[in-house]
Amino acid sequence: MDITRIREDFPILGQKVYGKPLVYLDNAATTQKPLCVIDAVSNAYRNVNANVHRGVHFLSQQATERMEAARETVRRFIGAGSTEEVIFTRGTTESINLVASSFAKAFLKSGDEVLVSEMEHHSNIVPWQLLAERVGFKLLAIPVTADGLLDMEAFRNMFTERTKLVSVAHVSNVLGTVNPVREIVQTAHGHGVPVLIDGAQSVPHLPVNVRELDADFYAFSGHKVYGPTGIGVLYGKRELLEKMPPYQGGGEMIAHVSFEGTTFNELPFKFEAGTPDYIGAVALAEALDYLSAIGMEAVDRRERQLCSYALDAMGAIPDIRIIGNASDRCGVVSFLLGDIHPSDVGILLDKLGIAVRTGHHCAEPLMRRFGIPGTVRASLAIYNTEAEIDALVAGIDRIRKMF
Ligand code: C6P
Repeated sequence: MDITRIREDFPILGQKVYGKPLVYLDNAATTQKPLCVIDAVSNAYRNVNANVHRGVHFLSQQATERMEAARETVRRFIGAGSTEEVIFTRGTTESINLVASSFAKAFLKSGDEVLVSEMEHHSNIVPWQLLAERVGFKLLAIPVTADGLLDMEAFRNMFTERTKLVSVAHVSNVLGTVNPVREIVQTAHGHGVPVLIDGAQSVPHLPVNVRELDADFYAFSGHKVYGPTGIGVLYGKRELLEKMPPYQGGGEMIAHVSFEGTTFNELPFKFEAGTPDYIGAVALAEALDYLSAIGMEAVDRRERQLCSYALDAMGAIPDIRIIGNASDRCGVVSFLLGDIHPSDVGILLDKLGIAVRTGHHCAEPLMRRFGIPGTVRASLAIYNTEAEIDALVAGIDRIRKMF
């Protein structure tokens, strides 16, 4: 894989920060965008901008065709069976809120149980808590081991006749752990329980096939997969989506409206109230095509290689503590340096031109599990290099010596 060539596709990477070459290692928060994605946004506004699914005129039809072609690109990328099962949302957060709200109305009652895990992002905890308060179901957390793995034995023992849904991350945004989602789905289905997978940190790094996983719902964000902000995806199995009520009301999601009663549009439009981010959808498809041209197997191989390089190099720094020790991991290395506060490390690395994230990473229960206030997190993308990891390691070592 020609990383130098790939880097040329990302104009922002050429810039300097405080006079130093930018080393962007905050990709789990958001990835940078290749020129083809930036151009797709600009071209759409220049040439094909009109509201979709509403106009008989030329531009509206063109815009609609492009948006529906983008839906087909997403379908192919995640291996869904039909575009009816691909819903455009604002991102992972909205996708999970959609399922929580609509699934709860259709299927959950007081006394039921929903399983998440201790390593979830707040986006996969708080929507359930809000609903749990209203509906009266219980939210239970699968424990995480000291190595940063899901405790699968505990998970298997958590099922009762009250368990109605499992919702877990495919890849942890803090630990980089790749969870055994196929096994999780098989176990849950053995109890007749559907599974939502939060794919925010997996879709950018691994080949994902929702049908092979047999996932019932799968959520991801466009901006973490080299696409634009404001667009994301919820995949859902048709038989579940059909039974679920709309999430929001408005234009587009209806068939007919009267004051006597309203009927709803067919899938996927039933869940897409209001003007969608049709330009975001087209640009997301461009990002997915960009990744497909490289090949997700190749992306996965390359990033795992870079991640091992980072783990070896960073692991050799005295006083460093890497949080999470999964053998199947990707994308992320979280650490603490002696007793230096993570945000001090982040601020000093920034002065060297190195962008990392510090803090609890929207995963406070996981921080509590490890008894730490937060971590410093370096997160990788396809354009990162060994030289950038060397710069990070040199930076960390410099900070260590300063303290
Ligand atoms: N994690 C991070 O720096 P949104 O904000 O909707 O695009 O994604 C939310 C989300 C959900 N699940 C996981 C596993 C995630 O990592 C994220 C976003 C970013 O780790 C921003 S907090």
